[in-house]
Amino acid sequence: MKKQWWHNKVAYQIYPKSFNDSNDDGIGDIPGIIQKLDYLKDLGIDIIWISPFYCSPLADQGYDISDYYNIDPVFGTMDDFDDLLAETARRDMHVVLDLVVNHCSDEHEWFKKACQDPDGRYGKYFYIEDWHEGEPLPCNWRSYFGGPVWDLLPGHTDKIYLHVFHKKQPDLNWENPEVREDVYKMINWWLDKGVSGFRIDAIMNIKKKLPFYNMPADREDGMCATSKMLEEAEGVDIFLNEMADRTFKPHNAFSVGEVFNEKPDALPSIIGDDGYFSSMFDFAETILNKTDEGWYTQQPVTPEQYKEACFGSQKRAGNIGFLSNIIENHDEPRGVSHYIPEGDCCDASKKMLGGLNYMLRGLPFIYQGQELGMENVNFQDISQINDISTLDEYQVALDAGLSPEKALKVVSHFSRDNARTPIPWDDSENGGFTKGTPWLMMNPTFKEINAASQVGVEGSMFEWYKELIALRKNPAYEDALIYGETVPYLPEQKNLMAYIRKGENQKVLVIGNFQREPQTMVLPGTVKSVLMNNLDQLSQTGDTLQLEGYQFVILELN
Ligand code: TEU
Ligand code: CA
Repeated sequence: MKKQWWHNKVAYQIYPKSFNDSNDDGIGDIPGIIQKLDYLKDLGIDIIWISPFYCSPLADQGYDISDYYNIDPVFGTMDDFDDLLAETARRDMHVVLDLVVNHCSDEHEWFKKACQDPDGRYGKYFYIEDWHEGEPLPCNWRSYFGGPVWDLLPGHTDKIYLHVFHKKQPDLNWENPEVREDVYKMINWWLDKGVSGFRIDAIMNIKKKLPFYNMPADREDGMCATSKMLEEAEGVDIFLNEMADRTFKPHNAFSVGEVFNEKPDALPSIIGDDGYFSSMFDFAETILNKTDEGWYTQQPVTPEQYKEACFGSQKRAGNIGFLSNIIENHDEPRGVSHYIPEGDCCDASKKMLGGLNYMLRGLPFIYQGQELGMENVNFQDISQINDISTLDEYQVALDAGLSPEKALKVVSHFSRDNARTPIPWDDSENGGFTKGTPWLMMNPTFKEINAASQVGVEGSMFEWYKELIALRKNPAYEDALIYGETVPYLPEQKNLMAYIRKGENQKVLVIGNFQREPQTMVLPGTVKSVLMNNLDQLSQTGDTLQLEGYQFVILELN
């Protein structure tokens, strides 16, 4: 594996709508991000990935872009963005943007022109088909947000267009070389401006299996998940190699793919030395226990499942390249509420989960608020939820016969809005996020869980993450913690997640007791030093450790 400039860096995801509101309209914005750069720098962050802030009707919170070359006024201006670039550069930080090119917004001028003249140039930018009332649709694929992927083309009664996400997110037709050229031009425009790279949204969806065809239904609605079709589609790598050669590679840019459903053995072509992306997210943990039926049948993740998924990914990536490791993002519930068994979420267990994830091989990402130990919201009413995907899953649960109370409980557990509530900066009104009305409710825990009560406070979650980051970035441990292999240790021992990061000249043992009960563990060798410990003490007798419930330690071995 070739060494890369970003290998020893750490990254942080900003969801701009909920990060920090500078003008009190209730919506986070770019000047608000600039105000918090020192906070991020203090934490130790090098790379910030910012979810979309381009012009957008916000049907899917900015993942529906109506102008790729401009900033939506609610988020600020291009001058604000230029300031952000200057202010990050001054602090030796990098900005990574969100690249959303599987689809655009139905309010993008390309789509408007396609509606005006479906047979013209821009009609070919989308998937538009003839269709008459009463006829079957071209295929029975279900959109990710529910319902068929087809809708009537606005202004027409005999034409339909394809959208694998929301109907306000028409899919771009990547088979058309003109679409690809326009996308590359736009990517290069931002790279030339000074951004360091991109997180690439929903990218495996750009290659459809054509011609359109029906697949076996996986629910009573007679439809089949679009993701099933992707398993059959061949050739996405041809588009993505072309994109990388024309954009990222000449700029030596960083790219991290939101890759689901990759083919087995595809990893070298994705994140290998000549891969089309620098890195891709490891979603093995986030997809645990997901079902075809929907959230209402999804079971909680056990510590054993979590461990197996992490170790599986570490093994798959091996020496091929770096995965990007997360416990949550803006599409997931809060990691501490999702992976820690119900009732056990506390400072020790949160620190353990963060530590176990952070010391894995790969590029660690923190999602905003994770460093404060933010938890799920526990929504009390469906009206508190804004997210389209959650509202769809709520309906799916009701249709399956669940009572409204049960359905709410289910979606409350998995809702994307859990991670999208505004960041509490202090314990004042609205957590100091805004003096206006926040666009989404604050997490009711904000009086206790907020930045002001943690920054500089010994033992806080923030200081814990700061310490994890400092350790990972300490050049003295680069051999083990950046480039060392991940060797699972005692993987059969139940609810113990331990692994050795094995460098050429250095061995670091990471241990988490993933349960409320204490347990003992035999050491593989002698301990040189205790690098981190989430509790005050560590008790050892001979070669055996007596770990407290949710104890987490990092040990340098001789
Ligand atoms: O997500 C892509 C994706 O695969 C989603 O279906 C994800 O599984 C879903 O959010 C779970 O509810 C990306 C973005 O991260 C997401 O926020 C967008 O909504 C989506 O693309 C469309 O752009
Ligand atoms: Ca604002």
